[in-house]
Amino acid sequence: MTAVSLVQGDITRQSVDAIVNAANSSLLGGGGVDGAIHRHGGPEILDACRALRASHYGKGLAVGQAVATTAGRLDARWVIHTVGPVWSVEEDRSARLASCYRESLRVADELGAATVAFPAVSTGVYGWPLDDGARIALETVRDADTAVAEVRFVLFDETAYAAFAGRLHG
Ligand code: AR6
Repeated sequence: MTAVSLVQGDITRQSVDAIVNAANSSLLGGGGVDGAIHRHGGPEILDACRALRASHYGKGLAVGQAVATTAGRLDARWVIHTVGPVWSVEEDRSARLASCYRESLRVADELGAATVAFPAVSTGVYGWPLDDGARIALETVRDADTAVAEVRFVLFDETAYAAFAGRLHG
């Protein structure tokens, strides 16, 4: 059984085996969670991302996929980078958002990570409505076949925390 917990705060301050990054396909950094992870984790993470781009991920990481690197100076062993879909009103991209959580947990299992911290993927710059993002995150983790013992959702502000808490406890 995977325990699901919610924390309001900054994901870069968590002590876990793996911290999930809401990255973009370039893997070369950006704003939001991605910016914070590279800022606090230091240049080792970007070096590892560049190495991925130079090897198996020449075209970058596809939406819904996940890949791990070192966590640099973060209090974690790995960062698992995943790329969420940009919200669209014309097209239902929910399956791709669910895939981010599932693939991140699959990578976590491969690594042997027991504790994993997730942000609310796609709900910032990528514009996904928080309540629906919370639903997909919680349902996907609940239904995942994983050996991860604890999934911790780290929500940046009160609104995001409330959206997840309403779904988890409501
Ligand atoms: N800790 C926890 N949550 C955070 C933090 C933090 N330090 N900072 C922001 N959030 P976003 P996306 C919340 O924009 O929507 C980047 O430029 C934020 O409030 O980080 O998947 C990438 O390079 C929101 O609820 O990720 C991509 O280009 C959630 O984390 C693009 O943004 C996700 O917001 C990805 O956009």
